[in-house]
Amino acid sequence: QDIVFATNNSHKLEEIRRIFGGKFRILSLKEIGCEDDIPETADTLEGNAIMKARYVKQHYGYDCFADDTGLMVNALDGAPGVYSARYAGPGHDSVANMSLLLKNLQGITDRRARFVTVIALILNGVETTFEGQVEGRILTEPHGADGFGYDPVFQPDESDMSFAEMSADAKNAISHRGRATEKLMAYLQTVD
Ligand code: ITT
Repeated sequence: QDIVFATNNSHKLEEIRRIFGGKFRILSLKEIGCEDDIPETADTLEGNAIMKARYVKQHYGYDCFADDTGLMVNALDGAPGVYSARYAGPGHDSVANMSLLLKNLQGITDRRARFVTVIALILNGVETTFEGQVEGRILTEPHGADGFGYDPVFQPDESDMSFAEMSADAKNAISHRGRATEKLMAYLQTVD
């Protein structure tokens, strides 16, 4: 069975395809002819994930799932959170987002943070959400060249490396997205 992953982020697609197996084949938005800039204007991760999934279902007719992810930093009262993609402003890239984060945490000793992913699934007319989290800390400078987004500055509690220093499989085994995807896959095994 085909299921669409409603993301424009090629790194997310790669991570989730690596975890997925079995009877579902993951299609990208490109593969269904969608190059739209899908709106994500809700103020929660769950709201945005559902918004992206509903958009694809409504406009393209496919059963699908979408991922919305945020980095919540303790000392910044949970920022950048749901605004993680545009922390440094619209049109800014991950490097700018990371630089601003490091600047805002300069001299702050509480580096606690967590990544949260919410996946929203629309399948056979039913909407379901799945959440995954990982606790860790924000490093004082970027480490590693793999991964994407905030990976070079995030070190999960389970490791002494940043996500960007870990292999894709090692990141998936403990990450927010890996954990949410495991729940999604378990659910998919129960439906036919
Ligand atoms: P889609 O909405 O098309 O799925 P996006 O990149 O806009 O892709 P989000 O809205 O979920 O994704 O934005 C989350 C932000 O957090 C964005 O800046 C990402 O680069 C970053 N991010 C998401 N997952 C991450 C991960 O596993 N590691 C590091 N940074 C991540």
